Amino acid sequence: MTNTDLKALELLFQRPLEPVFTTRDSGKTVLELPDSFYTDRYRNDTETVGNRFSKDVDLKIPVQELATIPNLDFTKKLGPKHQFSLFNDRHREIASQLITLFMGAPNLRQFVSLSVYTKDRVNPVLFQYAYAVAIAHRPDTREVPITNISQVFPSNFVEPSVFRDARQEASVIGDSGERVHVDIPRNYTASDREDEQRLAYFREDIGVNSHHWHWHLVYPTTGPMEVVNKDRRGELFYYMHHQILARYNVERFCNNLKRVQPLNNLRVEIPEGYFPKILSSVNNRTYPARVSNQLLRDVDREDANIEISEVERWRDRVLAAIDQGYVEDASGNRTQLDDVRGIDILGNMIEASPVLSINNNFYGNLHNQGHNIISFAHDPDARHLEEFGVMGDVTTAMRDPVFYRWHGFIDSVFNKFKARLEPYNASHLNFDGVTVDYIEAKIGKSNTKANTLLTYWQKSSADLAAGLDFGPSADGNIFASFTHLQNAPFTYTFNVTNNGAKRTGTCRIFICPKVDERNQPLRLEDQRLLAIEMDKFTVDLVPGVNTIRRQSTESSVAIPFERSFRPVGADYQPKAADELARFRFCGCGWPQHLLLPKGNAQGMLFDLFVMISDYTQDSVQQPNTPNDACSTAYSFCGLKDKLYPDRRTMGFPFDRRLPNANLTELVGAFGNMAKTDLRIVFNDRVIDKA
Ligand code: CUO
Repeated sequence: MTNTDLKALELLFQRPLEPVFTTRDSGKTVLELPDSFYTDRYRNDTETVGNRFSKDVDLKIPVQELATIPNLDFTKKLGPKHQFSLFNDRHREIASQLITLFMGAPNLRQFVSLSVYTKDRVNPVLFQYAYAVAIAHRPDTREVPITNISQVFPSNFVEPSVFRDARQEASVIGDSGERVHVDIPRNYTASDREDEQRLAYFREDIGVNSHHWHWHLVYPTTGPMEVVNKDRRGELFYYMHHQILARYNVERFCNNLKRVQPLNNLRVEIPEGYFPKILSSVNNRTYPARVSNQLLRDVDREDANIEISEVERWRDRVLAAIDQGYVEDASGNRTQLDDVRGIDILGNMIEASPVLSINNNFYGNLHNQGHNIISFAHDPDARHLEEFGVMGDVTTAMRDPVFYRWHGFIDSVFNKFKARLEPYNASHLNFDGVTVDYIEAKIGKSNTKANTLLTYWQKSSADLAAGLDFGPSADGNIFASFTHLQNAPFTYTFNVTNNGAKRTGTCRIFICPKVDERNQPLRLEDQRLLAIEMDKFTVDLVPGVNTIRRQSTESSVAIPFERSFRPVGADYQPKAADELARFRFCGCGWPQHLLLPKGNAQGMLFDLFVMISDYTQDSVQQPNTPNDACSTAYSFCGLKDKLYPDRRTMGFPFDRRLPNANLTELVGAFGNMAKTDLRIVFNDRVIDKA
């Protein structure tokens, strides 16, 4: 790939609403279009607009003619100013066709041309989604970094008054080095009269929402089979969302709130209202709100028809399948829901992926249609011409308290299945001759107390320039500051004795809350459902005593802040190929700044749990594909073009019931496990990022 191709592809992530021939990259670069590429609006003015934007640029990138002009009629059902939803069947079908078209471009140059040609002819959010999926999956675009969605469509992520300030700053102060950082306010969606507002820092976090978008980008439900049919994707749908729920529930305890109540009844009012206040880029309207105590109703709109009774029927069929222990395909063939594959089958069937579900007609589209019904609650028959609320969009759904209630219900269905499996026994849990003698987690090098960890607020900034359409052309970077939870980095130290020959183990680290919001002790069954995966890695054990050290920043679930919000543009372009690849796939991963729950001022008590499992039962024979440079967040996101790198079911050993009465007995029974009390202390101060 030449630098010019790379540049052209990167430019298409910038200024998503502007015509493709305007300048990008801080006014330095322009794409030179063949005349036939101009849309009807500009067809008679090609010379004028072409000249206007190519006047003072450093680089003009000529775009090749297309060998065949694609027929884009299938995209027309979604107008340019309509919201695009991955949960909507019809939108997904359009996206699937567009992804197929992009994947089919015969070579890189033609892919560039096709993308440039398509960009101004389809809905801009649809374009950005299908384009990013293609970049993530085409073998010839491995090195192209995917711009973080919060930078492409910043209005989906931050309070809208920020844009006025940002545009003003960019227009008035020409040199981007001189511009002040624009402040994104905190706590702007509700007052403290609303208890749920205590969790706003989690729900409205930019990193949380961009992770969620990126996960669904890497794991689409429709499209070509090579894009959709990934190893254990159904199981990962369950597990990634299960971990979000565990984290959210624990975060609620930290804020004196009880666990979310799963939304298992669609016919009672939803007490939690939500007024998102953010703008949709495509139509400049705010996302609709949901008032408190809203009742859900059947959806009957031009692009969505959903009956609550239909969703209930699917729910009952799924639950019946779990109770019976098998699923049936369209011809009546039965597949057992066993302890290895069962969860994966259920994940694809419940989400649902129409192409991977074992029987889409019968088990339906439970999870997606739940999102849709909730997202249209304010205007189910479109009489007010309102679009869907935040629950209808993967970039925004996690902002809404009801997201956790709906996913709490979906999670409870998966948990019902897991609860039907036999509890783990010694043959699964034991690692003979390996004992974990000592564990600790400790901040930094100084003489801090072991097993007391610290959280606080931090002020950081992200560059919004890529997504600011129709701003000043020679714009440079426009930074916005926002305040988010942060944790002081820490180190785990474990002493492990190996009473055998040299061997390998997998180190699995979790934290489990010890008490609920009322300070009542939690049972093992609750602790296991609320267990937060912190890290997982392979360790080589020599005979005798081994000391294992691991930094919190190396976690297999999280990605560092810098990767979530890297500045955009030529000056910030990583140079080496592996560095580029890292930026691209590292977009998927839990934000490092939320690796630890907030804790509380007195210090909230957790069990830090460590297990070394037998690698011979964990290892996976990988296909011979090159290593992706970014493998850090594999627990939630898998590895590109590879099998999920842990043969155990996800969440092991807490995904199934355990054979002991409590955690103390469990670690007492198995020498390869250990636990210690851990305290997370929250310091209510805002610290500027150095
Ligand atoms: Cu990620 Cu419901 O699957 O939002």
